[in-house]
Amino acid sequence: MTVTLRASAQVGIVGAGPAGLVAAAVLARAGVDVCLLERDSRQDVEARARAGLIEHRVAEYLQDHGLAAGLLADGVRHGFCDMVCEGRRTRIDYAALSGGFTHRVYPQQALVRDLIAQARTAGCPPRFGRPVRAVTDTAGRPRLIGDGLEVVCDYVLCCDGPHTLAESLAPGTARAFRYPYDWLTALVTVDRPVEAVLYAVHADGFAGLMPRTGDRARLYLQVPREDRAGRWTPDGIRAAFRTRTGGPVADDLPAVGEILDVGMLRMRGMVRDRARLGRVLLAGDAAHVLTPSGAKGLNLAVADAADAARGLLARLRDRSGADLAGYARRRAAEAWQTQEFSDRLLTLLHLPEAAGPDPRFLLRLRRERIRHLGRPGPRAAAFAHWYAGSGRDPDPRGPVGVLRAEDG
Ligand code: RFL
Repeated sequence: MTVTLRASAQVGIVGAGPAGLVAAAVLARAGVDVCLLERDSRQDVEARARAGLIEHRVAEYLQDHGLAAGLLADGVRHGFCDMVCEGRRTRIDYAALSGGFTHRVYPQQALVRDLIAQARTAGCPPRFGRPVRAVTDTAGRPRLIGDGLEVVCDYVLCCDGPHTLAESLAPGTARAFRYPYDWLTALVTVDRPVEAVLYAVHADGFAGLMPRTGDRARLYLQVPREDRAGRWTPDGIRAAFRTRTGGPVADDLPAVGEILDVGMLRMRGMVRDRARLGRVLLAGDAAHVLTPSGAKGLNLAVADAADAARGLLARLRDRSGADLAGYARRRAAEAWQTQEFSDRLLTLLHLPEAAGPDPRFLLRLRRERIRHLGRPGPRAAAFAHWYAGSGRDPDPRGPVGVLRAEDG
């Protein structure tokens, strides 16, 4: 391949999703020479509607780094969620249970748009339509190889999602699990804003509704593994949602109108054992994949980026390697803690495969567990802190594993 453009950078970043953009903006604002290469067009990247719940600690971090103007202006605070089981709704006031920590509801595509603008202002405009084909020389000065392009870097940050190029550098280092069901996901219109996340446990399967902005919401339905979106009609989706959320509760919810797009989420979890390979670091979905339960994927991606940026800054600016040395250990620890939280929530929200023809025992058991999450006490406090992403561990003996104050 002929190289038409040779460049060098202190930090080369692959991928302009939330992880890559946060790292790029923070590093560039601190004066680091960053080169960010993105495979897709700017238009495509800015149009990806995915996550929407921003944890407290992530909002705080973005604010501390001057990256939260849009989020603070338009992100609506949410401090409670509802869980429905056997027709009963339990309100979990996680803001009260955690001592005041809340989410901001702000669509991922809006955050990405803001971060692209911030990276450009900081002197690091992402280069769109530039797929990286390989990362080489990880032990020396790593190189990003693209079509007619070679960038020699001091460090590389792979933020290129689950099919990361880093897989070829250390194959077989991912531990993954495929859940025995999938989720249908649909962006829908609603006749009034969804005031809280709703999770419904039902013998037919889980259903969920997540607030987005204005008249939009994201609806989820548990479906058989490898189910096809084409099998579901808009009426079928609305009817299943109504049945699973239970008559009286459904009457109280915003009415689901248009079904704007339907997709299938293959429910799986994955953590790579090594988030650092020599001078190449992994962040975000490149390092771990979470199911959407608990809304942690984007938040953990930002936490990784914050950790990587702190380590790289210490290394490049202050010549201290301590933070970078602990990167892989810290990221793996937090990824597993978050997987555990997400998995625990999934177990609560889904009946096991072997539930049998009479699931009433298991449903009643879940109602009991949900009741505990809604009532003040250590279980509820722990759930509330994790769910809101407070950045503070309610159990002083527990590992904190979150963005800390010194990140600011
Ligand atoms: P991203 O966002 O996938 O960005 C990776 C970027 O890398 C680019 N890329 C390359 N660029 C150059 N060269 C290459 N060889 C490249 N290969 C890939 C891609 O084009 C892309 O732009 O990863 P990142 O930054 O790690 O961010 C992760 C989050 O996007 C993800 O965890 C969340 O969206 C997950 N997720 C949710 N997370 C939450 O915290 N809360 C939620 O409510 C939530 N809802 C969701 C979700 C994910 C969903 N889908 C579709 C997977 C809802 C959905 C439907």
